[in-house]
Amino acid sequence: EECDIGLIGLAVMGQNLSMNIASNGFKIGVFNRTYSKTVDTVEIAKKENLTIYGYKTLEELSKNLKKPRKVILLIKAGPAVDENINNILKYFEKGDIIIDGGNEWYLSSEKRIELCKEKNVEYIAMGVSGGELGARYGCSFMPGGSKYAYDCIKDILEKCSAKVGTSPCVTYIGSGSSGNYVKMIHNGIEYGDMQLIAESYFLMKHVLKYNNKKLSEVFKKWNEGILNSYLIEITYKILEKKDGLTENDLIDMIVDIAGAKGTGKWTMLESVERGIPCPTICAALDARNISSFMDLRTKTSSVFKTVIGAVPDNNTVTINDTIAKDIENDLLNALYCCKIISYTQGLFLLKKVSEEKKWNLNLGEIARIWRGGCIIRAVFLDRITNAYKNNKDLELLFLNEEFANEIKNKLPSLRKIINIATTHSVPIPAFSASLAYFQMITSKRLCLNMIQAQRDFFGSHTYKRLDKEGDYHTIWE
Ligand code: NBP
Repeated sequence: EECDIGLIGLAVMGQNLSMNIASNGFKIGVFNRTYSKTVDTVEIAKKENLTIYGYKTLEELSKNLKKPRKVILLIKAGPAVDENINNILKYFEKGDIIIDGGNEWYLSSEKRIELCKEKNVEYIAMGVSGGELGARYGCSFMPGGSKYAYDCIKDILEKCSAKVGTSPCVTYIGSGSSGNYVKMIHNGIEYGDMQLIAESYFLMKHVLKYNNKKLSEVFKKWNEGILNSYLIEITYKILEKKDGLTENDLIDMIVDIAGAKGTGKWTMLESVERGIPCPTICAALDARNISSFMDLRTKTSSVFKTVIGAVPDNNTVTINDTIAKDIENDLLNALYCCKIISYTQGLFLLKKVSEEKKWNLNLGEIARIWRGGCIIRAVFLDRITNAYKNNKDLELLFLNEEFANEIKNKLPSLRKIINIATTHSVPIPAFSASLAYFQMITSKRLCLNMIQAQRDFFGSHTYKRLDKEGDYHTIWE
C-alpha cells in the first residue's frame, strides 16, 4: 500500500489519532511494539468503517509509505523514542520526515534533531493536547522544527485538528524544539488554571458552606461568562456526579492527593533555570507535592489543631446570603484576575526563551491554537490573541490596555478574597502567589535593597547606589 503517513505507538493517543487520520480520508499505516495492539487497532477501526493498515515490523511500515515518508511517533517519552528513532533511521532516507508527538523534554528533541540531520532526515517535535478524545476528534497540535516538513504534513494536521469556527487549532510554532517547549508551557499554565479553580471550590465550600449542588451551579454560571472554558465546564460536571457506590457525591470520596506526570515540574525547572518567575504555576506544583504527604498532614493537623474553614475566636462576621453572594462575585473577579496574571507569567517565559533561541514565536497565534481541542481551551484566549495582534512585542500580557484595566478593576476583589481565605484558614496558594507576583512586578521599589546590604555586609558582594554609578562596598561594623 502507498500510505500517506505512518504512526508508531498504539496506546490511547496513537490509536485514537490513527482513527482520526483515517476518518479524514488519509491512508495510514501503523506499527506497535506489541503486534496484538496493531491487530486490535485495525479491528476497532473496521467497526467504524475505517481502514487502517497494520504492519508487523517497522521495515514493512517504512516500505509502504509514500515518499517523502512521514511517520508520527506516539510513545512514552524518553529512551523508547530514541530506540524507535534509531530503528526508523535504518529505513528512512534524505527528505523523509519523523514527527514526535509525545510530551518530550525539549533538550532531548534537540539531540534527535542533530542525529536526524546527519542522515538528512527532517524532524518535527510536536506538542499534542486534548487527551484521547482530542486525538480522536480534533486536538490542538503544536508542531515545531523543520518548516519544510511542516508544509508536507500541514494538510493532515489541519484536517485532524480541532476547529474554532473554521480555523484549525494548529500552526507552525517555530524552529528546533519549540513545539515541545510550547506544549510544556501549555501544561504549566494548565496546572495553574486547575489549582486556581480547585482553590475557588475549596473557599466556597469552607467559607460559604456551599454544598456540591450549589457549587456546581456557581461553576456552571461562571462557565457562561468570561471564564467560559473546558476546565470550568468539567468542574461543574464533576460536582454533579454521584458516587454510585455510596450515597455520597463522587468528589467527596476522592483522595486529596494529586498526581503529576512531569510537565509542570519541567516548566518550573525552566522558570528557575532562566530566572523567569512563574509563581502561580509554582504554587500549583507545590500544592500537588504537599498533597502527597498524607501521613505527615494527618499527624501535623493533630499537633496544630488545623481546621480548614475555622475562623478565629474574635471573628464577628457571620456570612448571610447577601454577603455570600458578594464573596461569590469577588471570587469570580479574583479568579479571572489571577488567570490573567498566571498567563502573563507563562507567556513571559515563552517570550524570553523565544528571544534567546531565536524561535520567533508568535504568542498571539499560540493563544489561538489553544482556543480549541486542548485542555486550557477558553474563550479568554481570543483576547490574548487580540492583545498580541495589537502589539506583537507586548512585553507582559497584562500591559495590554484591556487586561490592565480589568486587573485594576478586579484587584480589590482579589485582595478581599485573600483576606477572607486567611481569616477562615483556607489555603489558597495560587491566588496568594499571583497577587504577590503582580505587586512585585508592578512596583518601582522592592525590599531587595535590604538583601543587597546584607550580602555586602557578610560577603562583600558590593551594591549599587541610587544616586551614583559604580559598585560600592561598605565596612559595616
Ligand atoms: P504511552 O506514553 O503509554 O506509550 C506506550 C506506547 O508506546 C505503547 O503503544 C508501546 O507499545 C509503545 N512503544 C513502542 Br512502539 N516502543 C516502545 C518502547 N521501546 N518502549 C516502551 N513503549 C514502546 O502512550 P500514550 O499515553 O498514548 O501517550 C503517547 C505520548 O503522547 C506520550 O508522550 C504522552 O506523554 C503524550 N500525550 C499523552 C496524552 C494523554 O492524554 N495520554 C495527552 C497528550 C500527550 P507496547 O504496546 O508494546 O507497550
